[in-house]
Amino acid sequence: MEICIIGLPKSGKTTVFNALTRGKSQIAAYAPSALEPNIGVAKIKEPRLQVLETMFKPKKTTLAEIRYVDIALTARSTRKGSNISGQFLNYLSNANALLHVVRAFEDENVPHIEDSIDPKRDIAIMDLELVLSDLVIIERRFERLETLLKSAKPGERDSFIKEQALLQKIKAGLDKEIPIWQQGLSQEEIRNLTNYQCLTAKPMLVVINIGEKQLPRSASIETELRSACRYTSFEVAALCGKLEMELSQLDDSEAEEFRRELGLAEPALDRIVRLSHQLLGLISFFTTVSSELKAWTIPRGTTASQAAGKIHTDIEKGFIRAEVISFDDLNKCDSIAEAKKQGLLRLEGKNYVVHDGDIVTFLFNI
Ligand SMILES: Nc1nc2c(ncn2[C@@H]2O[C@H](COP(=O)(O)OP(=O)(O)OP(=O)(O)O)[C@@H](O)[C@H]2O)c(=O)[nH]1
Ligand SMILES: [Mg+2]
Repeated sequence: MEICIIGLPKSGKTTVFNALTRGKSQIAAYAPSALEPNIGVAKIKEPRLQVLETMFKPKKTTLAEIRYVDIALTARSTRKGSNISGQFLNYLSNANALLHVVRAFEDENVPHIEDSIDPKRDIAIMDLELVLSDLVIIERRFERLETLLKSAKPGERDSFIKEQALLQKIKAGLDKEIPIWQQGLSQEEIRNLTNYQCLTAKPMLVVINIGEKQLPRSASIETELRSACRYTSFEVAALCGKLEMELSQLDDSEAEEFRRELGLAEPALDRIVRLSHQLLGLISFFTTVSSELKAWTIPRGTTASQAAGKIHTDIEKGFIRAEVISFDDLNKCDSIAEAKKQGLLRLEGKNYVVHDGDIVTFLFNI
């Protein structure tokens, strides 16, 4: 699962990327960024893992990860056509979700392509870019369909005509700048669209990159901008990219001390990573095997045998049963032994749908 970071030039994309992935990629106030993307992973900090650690006392705890790709779009040159093309479009199309970094920080040493700070305007510019990019994709397919229809065999015509109707409907929405995911399409229509990899069909998280001085107002900034992008994004979260990047380079205890001094609650990054996780429609389950406590992420709706396959194909093949307890039940009992006594440990078959927070032990035969 991959999230692509987008935003106007110099909005702080690489800064946020570094903060999320504890990376050290080049950031710059003036120089244009390299064309090569930065790719890295962020660990998903799970508060529930801490509880499980005190219970199981594992020798090792392994967190689940999310991949982030940071690309640098060049400054938009015209409003007529999409600026997102070629290699960039490839990265964006392949991503499962988008993270849009919007500049709210003031800094006269960092020029803004529009010469002023206006997050609402910037959100609208980027949203329009995504819409334009989708219109290009759809128009191209439209033209192709017209040619195909001319030489179509009778058996093929119906599906081409159906596709044309769907594209027409989507295009009408996009012309009004309504992103695809907001167009109220049916599940079937959405499925028929997956091959196009349209950008406005992807879930999006807007991250407002605020300055240190704005930190006390971060909640109200979030609320204000949430209403501004009600139609285009799933969630809006504010963070101070520069500060978070600096803190991410420290070790955990040092960073925590700084946070306490600055009066910051939960690390903003942990929240962004958690929101990314939700955005992707993922849930977590946990295993404890040979003294290793491990978090896994799976799409909602994954069955026990599919979840086993995530660990090892042999476990999926030789799946017998899964021993399952929900996090809440275990947390109430304080230990597996007590949970067993209370009959809260369940034996489930391969079609059991794994729930968020389940602690699972797979029984298998190889
Ligand atoms: N004051 C302040 N400066 C920031 C903040 N976030 C980023 N910057 C600065 O803004 C400049 C651009 O940051 P980058 O992270 O390189 O921005 P970018 O969006 O990746 O830029 P491109 O890839 O070139 O489009 C750098 O000089 C950063 O130090 C912030 O929260 N506050
Ligand atoms: Mg960059």
